[in-house]
Amino acid sequence: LVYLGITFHWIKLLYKPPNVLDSEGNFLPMAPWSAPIVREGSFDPKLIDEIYKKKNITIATTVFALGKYTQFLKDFLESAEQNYFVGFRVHYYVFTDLPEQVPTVKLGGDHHLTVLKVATSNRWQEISLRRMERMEKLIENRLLNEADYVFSLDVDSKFYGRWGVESLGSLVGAIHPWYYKTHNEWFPYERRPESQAYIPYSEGDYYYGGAVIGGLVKDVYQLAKTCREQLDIDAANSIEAAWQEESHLNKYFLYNKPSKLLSPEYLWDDRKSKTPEIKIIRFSQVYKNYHEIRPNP
Ligand code: UD2
Repeated sequence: LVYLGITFHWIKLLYKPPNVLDSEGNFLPMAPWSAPIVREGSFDPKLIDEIYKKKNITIATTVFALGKYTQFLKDFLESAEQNYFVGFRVHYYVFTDLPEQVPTVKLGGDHHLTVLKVATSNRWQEISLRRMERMEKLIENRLLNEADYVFSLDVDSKFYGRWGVESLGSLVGAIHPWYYKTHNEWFPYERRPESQAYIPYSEGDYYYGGAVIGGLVKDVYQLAKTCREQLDIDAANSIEAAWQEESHLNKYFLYNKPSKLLSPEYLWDDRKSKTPEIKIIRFSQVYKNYHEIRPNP
């Protein structure tokens, strides 16, 4: 059933919300729009590396480390160098207000790092919110010429296993580790119609984590630009979505479906014990004491 009750330019479709797991508790191979859900066993690492080696691609990776979050950079970068697109061209763009605190990490062949200085913020929400705007500008000014794909990753995280070319697609989202068994009515989407991130209880596919956004540079540009515009409208109306840019990302992905989904292997949380359906943890949020590290908790 398609109906044209539209808010802004989104067209709504009503359908049964997808499951993440099958009846035996294994990850389903695809989203109902035929987008693969990447997980252990869904690709042959050697084969897929060979295929992508011929393409001579560059993967830009943006990381934000403002204030006390610079302490996460060392582990993030060192573990990335062991696991993240090993053997492929990677360019990290580290946004920070404290460039002198960016650690020197030995980078593998054809891995590069650029530090970009930004102004200090004293609200953590502001830092998180401005990531979309900063990504939009970086893509406009540099990445359209410098890279093929881009990922934006949370810095308070660590790689524990391979993250490679199997994750590439035109628009890529990661299923949040805390909500893949939750019915969409209980997702922590923004539920106030006054916000541009609003999603009614009757809608929603998956709950995507804001810690991982990826895709072709031009597709991520559209995402970042749209979310930034929606964030600006909310700001003008003095409303902040429940989970800041993560709420706007979920709205975007609902109406612009990702072409590839990453299973929670690619976005785990160190506080969460491994579950049987997770065969390998590849990237995980590290434990942090919010009160100690956020500028204004
Ligand atoms: C959740 C999301 C995160 C983001 C946030 C928005 C997941 C697993 N986590 O994480 O992606 O959507 O909610 O509210 O999806 N940062 C700094 N300095 C600061 C504060 C934040 O650099 O003082 C940057 C840093 O890159 C960090 C990111 O902003 O990784 C997200 O902030 P967070 O990790 O505090 O948010 P969190 O863990 O609640």
